Amino acid sequence: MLIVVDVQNGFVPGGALPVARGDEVVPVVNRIATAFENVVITQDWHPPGHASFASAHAGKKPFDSTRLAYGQQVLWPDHCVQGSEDAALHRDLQLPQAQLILRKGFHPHVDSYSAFTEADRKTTTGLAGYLRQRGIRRVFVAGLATDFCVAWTALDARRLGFEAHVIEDACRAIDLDGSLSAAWKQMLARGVRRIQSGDLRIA
Ligand code: VGL
Ligand code: ZN
Repeated sequence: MLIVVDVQNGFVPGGALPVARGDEVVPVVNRIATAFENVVITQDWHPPGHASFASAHAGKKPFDSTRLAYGQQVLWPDHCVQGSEDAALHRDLQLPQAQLILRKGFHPHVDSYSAFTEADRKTTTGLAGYLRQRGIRRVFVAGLATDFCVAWTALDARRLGFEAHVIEDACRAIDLDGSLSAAWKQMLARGVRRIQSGDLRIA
């Protein structure tokens, strides 16, 4: 199973929370997806005024952090608001075989970087059940951003008992205060495999 994380207008140059060279993942994802029978796409999907937006907190700026009910939360520019162009999937993404588009981050007071479990670490998206009920035990993760939604998804996959591979060259990072190296350190410590798209057998 390939999980294509948040390849949305909001996370590429020109978007509200642009990841440097985020658009470069699109052709890589299109190519590797042909090697998978099962593809799931995730979409960051926030209501206006979402708790992860700096604009929702007096005196806070984007990339500050704050304490929410469930713990520390990085605050972001308003991004990927439900139904907006910023939240739409990148127009060049070609994944007609994808069987599920999973939206996350729609609870007003809870963020969700991970495709499996929201940031309160309690609320589930249902993805683990979806995979288990289809007999899928191994996930490959690609998309944006390596150090946030990709890493949290891969770490949760491990925690929930799946084999997890992150396809490094099919991802780009935000890299906020060393977050990229911290994310890789954590992922490798928990048994996430770091691979390149060239390691996949593609017909
Ligand atoms: C993401 C920050 C906020 C991501 C989503 O897709 O990595 N990062 N929302
Ligand atoms: Zn978000």
